[in-house]
Amino acid sequence: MIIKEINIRKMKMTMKHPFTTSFGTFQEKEFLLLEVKDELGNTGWGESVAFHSPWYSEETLKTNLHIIQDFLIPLILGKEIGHPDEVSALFGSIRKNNMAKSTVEGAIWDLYAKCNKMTLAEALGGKLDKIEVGISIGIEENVEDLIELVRGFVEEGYKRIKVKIKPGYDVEVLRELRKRFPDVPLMADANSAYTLKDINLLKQLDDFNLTMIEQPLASDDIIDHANLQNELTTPICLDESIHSLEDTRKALELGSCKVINIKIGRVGGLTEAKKIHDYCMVRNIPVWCGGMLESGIGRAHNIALTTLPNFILPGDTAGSSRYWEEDIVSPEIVVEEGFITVPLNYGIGYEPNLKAMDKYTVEEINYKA
Ligand code: OSB
Ligand code: MG
Repeated sequence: MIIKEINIRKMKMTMKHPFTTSFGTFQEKEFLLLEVKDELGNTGWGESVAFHSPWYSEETLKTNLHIIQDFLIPLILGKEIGHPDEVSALFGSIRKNNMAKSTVEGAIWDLYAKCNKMTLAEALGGKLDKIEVGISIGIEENVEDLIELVRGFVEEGYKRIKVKIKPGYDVEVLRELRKRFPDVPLMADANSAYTLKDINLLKQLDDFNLTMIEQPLASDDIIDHANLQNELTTPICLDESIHSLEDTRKALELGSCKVINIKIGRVGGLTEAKKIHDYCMVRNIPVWCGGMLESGIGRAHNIALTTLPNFILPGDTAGSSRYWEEDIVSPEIVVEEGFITVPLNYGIGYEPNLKAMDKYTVEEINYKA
């Protein structure tokens, strides 16, 4: 494949419901899409999962645009690429900026799968024809509202419920949820809202039979998490702390967690995500696919990744209608009885819905070799 053309779209979509975490509330979702074209006119799509503000990580929409335009595009435009695994080597001279790299690499994976008449899942080595889906629910001011939300999603068939917690919105909320839903697979995500000083409070979470607690401590920590894991029976899952296979190795060697949340953007792309998956699989460490409130393009990449065999736990890969009045892919992504059927069309398997996409496009930038 010779990369002949690259098209970037700055997007702005409004989420159906505001989504609140311990670090802030989202409703307007601004993000980037990137399309690559080869010499035969085949195309591939990628999505940047960086948010408008550096809350979740240091990357933002604007830093992604800067890194993609000024550094990554010059490294691939006009170049011949045999396999997407080569892209990480091409980007080797650029430190970090994983979400920016992943945007471009994801588009090249989609292109590669299409050129080779495979689904992206097949290109990655995934075997599942349907995947189990969980849902992540933001912080609600009123606990009764949260309970009604959970009830609705349980009835829809979601395979596990994740709720966000923060200091002052934790033990009592989880106690109420457990009382109402004694058997539902339930987990909590703190997005780094606690420190080891909260250890006595965090130990109380062991009473609720949670599948796991996600990223309780600092976003750059693995040492304190290891100390905490020693004191908890609930498995810790790391999200923010994991940016690479190396981070994974160190966290597992230290005993900082028992589960890994893999987000393609956070680890710099599908190639690294697959390496983390493989490393965890041989060590009996289950992984699952996290979400970043993506549009259908990013979500399609997540679905393909989740077909790998060690994605044992349901991911945050809810359907399009969870987030959007109208998604930008066709067909939209649907969850039926807690499963998404993996699409059989080549590449990411969902077509960009250009009519919808154009509606939410703020600006387009085109590069030709
Ligand atoms: O920590 O997993 C997270 C959303 C935004 C930023 C971080 C996170 C989340 C979610 C929602 O939990 C995932 C999704 O539904 O896409
Ligand atoms: Mg998380």
